[in-house]
Amino acid sequence: LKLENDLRRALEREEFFLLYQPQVQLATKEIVGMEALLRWQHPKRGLVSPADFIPIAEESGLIVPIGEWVLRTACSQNKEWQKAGYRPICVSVNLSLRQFLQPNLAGKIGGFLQRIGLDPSYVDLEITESMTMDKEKAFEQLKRLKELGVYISIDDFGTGYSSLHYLKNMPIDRLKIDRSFVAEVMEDSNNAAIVSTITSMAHHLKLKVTAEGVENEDQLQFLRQQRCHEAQGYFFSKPIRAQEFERIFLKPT
Ligand code: G
Ligand code: G
Ligand code: MN
Ligand code: NA
Repeated sequence: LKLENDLRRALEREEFFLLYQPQVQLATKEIVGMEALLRWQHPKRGLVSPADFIPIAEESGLIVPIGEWVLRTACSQNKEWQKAGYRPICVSVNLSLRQFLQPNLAGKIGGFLQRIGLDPSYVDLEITESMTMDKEKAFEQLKRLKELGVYISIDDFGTGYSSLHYLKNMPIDRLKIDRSFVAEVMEDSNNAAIVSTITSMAHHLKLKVTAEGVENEDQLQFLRQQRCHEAQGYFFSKPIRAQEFERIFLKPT
């Protein structure tokens, strides 16, 4: 309860900030995207992990204003970098269930993107499999978001509640293979089979596929062999501050 009260004031006290982690296109080795990851600098507790406060934010409803802040901040940053003349990349933002189920989500995002002048094709929304449990609602929401022109990714793919039926029918663009499969891909032949099968399935379904949690060259080699499109992980970079991301990863057009 104490943490919830602190969370309530965290926005106005400007205690949140974003880190960015690069997404690399394997065929070209180019940085084509970045995932925005939320951090909370608590005045007494120090850095609090989203794993610890997102569930509280979700339950209390605070996730809606916090999620809007994340989306606005990440998209504004992306637009600023485009204006500065860097080669455009896509920004991925994690949505929580409550945010995803908001009736006017697409309208709100569309209005905001229009105001800042960011093309929706440079925005990727990450949802998880479990958010599509209510199939009809999820389908309608995804359809509106796709009409807006943003990109939709399924995060932590393979760990949640999914069915091949929904993969066939939901308007989505990309699967992000959960890092638990990628982590042991060289040691565990079951994981190798899973990564290989998800990648192959993505190709057949004309979906893009991104591997998460890539930590070494061997994993990268394996993913290249499988023709995985993109990768993300500590091998390239941990999530870092915007200034650092700009300095290390952004290239002029
Ligand atoms: O960055 P880290 O590995 O600590 O993230 C832990 C979890 O928090 C991940 O599952 C990640 O998807 C989630 N997360 C990070 N940033 C956000 C955010 O802005 N919104 C939501 N809903 N989840 C986030
Ligand atoms: O659930 P989601 O995929 O959004 O979580 C992303 C989080 O995973 C990031 O916030 C980051 O902290 C963590 N992460 C990113 N790359 C790696 C990696 O290579 N290894 C591990 N163990 N964690 C990673
Ligand atoms: Mn994610
Ligand atoms: Na993930």
